[in-house]
Amino acid sequence: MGWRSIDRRAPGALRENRGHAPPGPHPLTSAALQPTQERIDALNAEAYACRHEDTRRALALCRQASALAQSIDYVRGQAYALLRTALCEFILARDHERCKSRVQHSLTLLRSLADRAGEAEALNLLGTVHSARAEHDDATVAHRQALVLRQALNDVAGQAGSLNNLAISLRRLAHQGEAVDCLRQSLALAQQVGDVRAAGYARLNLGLVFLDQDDPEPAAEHLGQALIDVHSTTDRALECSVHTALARTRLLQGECDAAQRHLQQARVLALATGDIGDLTRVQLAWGEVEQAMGRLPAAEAQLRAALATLRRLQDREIEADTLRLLAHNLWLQNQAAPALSLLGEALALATAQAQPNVAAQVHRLASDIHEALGDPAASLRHFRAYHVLMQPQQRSQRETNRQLAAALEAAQQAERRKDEALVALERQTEQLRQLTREDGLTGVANRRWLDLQLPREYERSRRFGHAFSLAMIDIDDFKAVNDRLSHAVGDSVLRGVAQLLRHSCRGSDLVARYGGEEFVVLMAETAAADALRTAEKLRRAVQAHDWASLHPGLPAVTISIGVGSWDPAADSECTARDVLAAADRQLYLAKQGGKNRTCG
Ligand code: GH3
Ligand code: MG
Ligand code: MG
Repeated sequence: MGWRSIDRRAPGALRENRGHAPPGPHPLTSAALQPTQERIDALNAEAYACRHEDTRRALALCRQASALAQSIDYVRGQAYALLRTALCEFILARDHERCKSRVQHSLTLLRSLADRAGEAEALNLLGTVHSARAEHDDATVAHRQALVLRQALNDVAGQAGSLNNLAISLRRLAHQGEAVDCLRQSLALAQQVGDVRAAGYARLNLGLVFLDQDDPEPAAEHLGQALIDVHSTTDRALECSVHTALARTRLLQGECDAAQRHLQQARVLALATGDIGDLTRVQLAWGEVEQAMGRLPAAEAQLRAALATLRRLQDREIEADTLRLLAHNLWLQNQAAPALSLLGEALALATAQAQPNVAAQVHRLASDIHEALGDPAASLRHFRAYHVLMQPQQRSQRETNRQLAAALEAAQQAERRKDEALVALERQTEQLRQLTREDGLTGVANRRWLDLQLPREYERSRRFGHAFSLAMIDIDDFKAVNDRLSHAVGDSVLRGVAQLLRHSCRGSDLVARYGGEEFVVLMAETAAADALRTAEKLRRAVQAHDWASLHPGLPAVTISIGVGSWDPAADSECTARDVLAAADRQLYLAKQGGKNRTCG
């Protein structure tokens, strides 16, 4: 394969173009035994051509080329032999330090010869080696220099490769916005020269950067297209990565079945290519799916097995993120102490590997756990660290995140103003916390918070043998409000319904906006009959509200509700998602039955 994943956040991966440059200046022309320049060039070209299929043979060819070049003082031949040796050593994952010094030596020689194509190839490899050593600043410098050279040489395919690799380093430096820009340009150039495979990689990496930002819609769009692209190539490793990334996308969208189908395909492909690293990433994603479906012990088994393989392979790229997932899983099982100890390990690794985005997620989880343990000081410390690390990413995110960044900046200014600073900062931080948990429009919990709380609350109820219920609520004929009045009135109705829901149920219930005009109310320790009574209370409160006072001509707003419950005496296999699906089915029945009613 011409590309290698060097930066893989669990379980997907940005894949890097390791060596794009054309295979040296000359084709294999003769079998002459004389150490002519042509023969040396031919050996170097052949080494490049077979670098992936038979890397050891390629290394032997380089050694031969190098010896011959030295014997006739052929500097250019010497430079390419060095460069290709370094490339082969990198593919074989040998000593990166020695590899780097070889590339630097060849770079000096190629510059002295003013061989700009060679210089670009050397810079590309240098950037990739820096990336592998977690030297991301140096990597971006090298990739940018290669890009400039390839622009001057009008090497469009090369530019696409450099932009892809640059994006990988930018992402590692938590500059997601710039990474997206580079990948978009890479994609456009790949399309311009009709390089479907390069387009596929750009799309895969675009999808992964959007996944970093928990933004599944654009991720799904790019990955879906990548899957189409990849089918016209023979690159099964790429296809495997696309399926794994699609699985994570579907997971974010709450579609566990679709996620599993993608993982099944990814698994078959990883077995076919025999790439243990890819297989491990599939296993990790399986763990995430099991976790999302509430099968926590099964998730733990998958995650621990993946961790063991990563350690055996000494694959540090996603080890920290795996530890974080495992810690999350333990926390969902209310094992706070081991979870925190794993997070400590994850943080040390993420720091050593220069992975600010992973470190940020670790801090976020640690903050949640400390809060639940009643240690607000530790929680606040982790929460601040999270926001400081996330700062560069937030510039590229959507509106709510822009608000967050602005609030954070205000909080940082406050810190500088000594005396009142601490109080102000804590208030601001609390606001930030609210923003990350709250839906910006309605002020109730957002989907992210619901997704975090649902399995936790459910597991807690199960552990103590308490019943658990939830209501799924959908506003009736809401589209007509938008269409007949305006979107602004529609938004006011959403806020109004959210307020009514919040005030009509218990303080211990969690009201969340599920999406669009749908809400979910979590009712821990509540059996089906009580949940149905509460749901009816909610429905009547909305119906009885004086909606015309919100906007003249606004007809009475009504809601339909489906209730799902888990009874401790019943099915032990039932997961939180099953309860949600049951509520959704009941909601459908309520709509079918004529709306403005509760079913359960
Ligand atoms: P039903 O009774 O079957 O639920 O019909 P409906 O019109 O409520 O459902 P439908 O799913 O057809 O329409 C939902 C509408 O909600 C469409 C979408 O434009 C609107 N919507 C989703 N999010 C928002 C939002 O944030 N603000 C506003 N104003 N409208 C939104
Ligand atoms: Mg709806
Ligand atoms: Mg509706």
